[in-house]
Amino acid sequence: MTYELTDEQEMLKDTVARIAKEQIAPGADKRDEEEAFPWDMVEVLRENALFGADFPEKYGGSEMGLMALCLAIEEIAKVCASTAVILLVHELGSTPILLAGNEAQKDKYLPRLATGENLIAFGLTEPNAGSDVAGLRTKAVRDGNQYVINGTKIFISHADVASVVCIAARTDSSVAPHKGISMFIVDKDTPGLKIGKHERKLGLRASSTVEVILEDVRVPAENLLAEEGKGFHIIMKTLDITRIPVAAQAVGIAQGALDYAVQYTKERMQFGKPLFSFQGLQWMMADMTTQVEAARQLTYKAASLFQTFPKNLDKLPKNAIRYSAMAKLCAAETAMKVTTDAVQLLGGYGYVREYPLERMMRDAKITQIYEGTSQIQKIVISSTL
Ligand code: COS
Repeated sequence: MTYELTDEQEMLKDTVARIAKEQIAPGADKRDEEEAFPWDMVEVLRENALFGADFPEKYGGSEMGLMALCLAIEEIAKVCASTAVILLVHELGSTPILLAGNEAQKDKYLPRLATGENLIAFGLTEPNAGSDVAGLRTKAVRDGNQYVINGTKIFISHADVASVVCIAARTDSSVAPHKGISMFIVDKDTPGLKIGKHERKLGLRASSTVEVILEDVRVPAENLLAEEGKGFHIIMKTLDITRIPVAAQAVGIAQGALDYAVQYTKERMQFGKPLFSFQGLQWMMADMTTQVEAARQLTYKAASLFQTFPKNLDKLPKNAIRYSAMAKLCAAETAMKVTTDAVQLLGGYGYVREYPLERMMRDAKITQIYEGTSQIQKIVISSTL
């Protein structure tokens, strides 16, 4: 058993770290201020073939696997969580097709997703269904060779800039709630699909989060993923996989904040010596670095369990589900704690916008919420015990 990254993974990590430093870090504060979707960052990710890291070669990806994607996300999140989320959302939107799509659906959609030419979003959350997936109310009714979809989705990342949205809708109300849900691939330009409210957020301000309104949206029946009633399982398995890149993002945010705070405390003089020389602060940073490394190891372990797992709807091993939720829980809690402590280490400078730490602290918060809150992760973990 080897317990290290492969040479290929190390090389990818180094390459993305250089790209992050040279091309992504410089505008991070400005993008956060402007709150506009960063197409220039999409271009950087396209040019460096990062969208296709976890896509099969057959569809134009580089097939390096979930671990490679996580490594890229971690490096990017160290400097700009809003750019890292572009890769996260892409994985979230694409995974239902990778898991449950038939050959025709994969041939049609995956190649342009693998290159990043098209972006994709994941339409699950509704006003009354966030943590409670089975409670969703959007309806899809079969009409000949089409489905007619009606409903409202909220908090959907990047639906306004995506070309395709995977939409979860109820196709059968007569069975148990989780058995009546189906998933559809919906082209964004389908008549009746409108983008509503744009959310103004605490963090991740350079990513867009919008409402999606579906009014008599007619989708060809061939865009149904798998079969009717399989939606809940597609969603659960998608999230089992995609919670790991969220964990990687959280690890990256935490490491970025810690690196900044360490550097700062070595330069900032108080009482005639660098802040770093005070043992009380050294112990804080020792705790922070230990917590970040623990979260990283759990994240890599979770990614490694899914690395070789074929992307299909077969049952996932229970320990993989547990590790995915544990990684997300641990990394998100760590990111919030470590960024808060990093702000503390900078004192007043941590609190002002001239320095990046308040942004990192704001960005960390969402990792405890999206793709399942920390409380939901505990439900998932305990269900496997
Ligand atoms: N992975 C795979 N299968 C799972 C699963 C998981 N993580 N969690 C539940 N399932 C399966 C169960 O095994 C069960 O299967 P069977 O029908 O074969 O018996 C089925 O799904 C229903 O499970 P359960 O009764 O536990 O479903 P609940 O409605 O109680 O919901 C939770 C379970 C809370 C875990 C689920 O709704 C969830 O993950 N919610 C969070 C969703 C989320 O992350 N939202 C954020 C927005 S998405 S960006």
